[in-house]
Amino acid sequence: MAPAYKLTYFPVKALGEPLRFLMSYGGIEFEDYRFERENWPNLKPNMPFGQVPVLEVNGKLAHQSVAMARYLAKQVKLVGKDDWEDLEIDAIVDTVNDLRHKIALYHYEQDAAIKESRKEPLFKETLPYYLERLDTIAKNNNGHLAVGKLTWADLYFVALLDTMNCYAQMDLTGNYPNLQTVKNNVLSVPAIKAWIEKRPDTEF
Ligand code: GSH
Repeated sequence: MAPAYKLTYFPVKALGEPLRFLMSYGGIEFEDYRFERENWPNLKPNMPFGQVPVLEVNGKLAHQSVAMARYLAKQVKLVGKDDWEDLEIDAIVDTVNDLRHKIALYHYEQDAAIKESRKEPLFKETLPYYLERLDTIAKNNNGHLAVGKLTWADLYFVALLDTMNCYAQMDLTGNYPNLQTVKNNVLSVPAIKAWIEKRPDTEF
């Protein structure tokens, strides 16, 4: 029987990977449908808002990667113990996403002059600003990004790291020991380890 969960996404990690991490963590069997880029124009009209990732759960379509990640986090019990803890977790996830956006803005810029002008502010100001703060949070939370224990905020950050590193062409956690601890904590979860061993090898 086909699994009840099907993830449709480009053949990359990016916004699909936090969802794959969460399902793997919780032992949720899923079809990891990675379509070829040339098929996207055919698929796009069938997606709720013309974008992916899209998660099909028992025949129902869900969209918006953070909303889907939050849903899965509830399913696999990686949420907070009350609304305040959930707020703390959500704020980290949104912050990681803000960081991803800022790096992507640089990475995807086609105009070489504009890209060059974005380089110094990104690498000298934005990245240290975000990473120092996240590192301090990780230090104060025992190697986690929120509420002092493993939550979907940790999985979200680590799942997006490869993509952010690839966009920035550097190891974002390189100078940040507490963020490295967050990474190690997530990557040492047996189910995540098993997922990483079996997932397709992609650049980002
Ligand atoms: N806010 C959406 C989410 O988080 O799911 C953004 C989704 C998004 O930007 N998807 C991109 C996409 O579908 C791929 S990462 N691009 C193709 C298109 O827009 O035609």
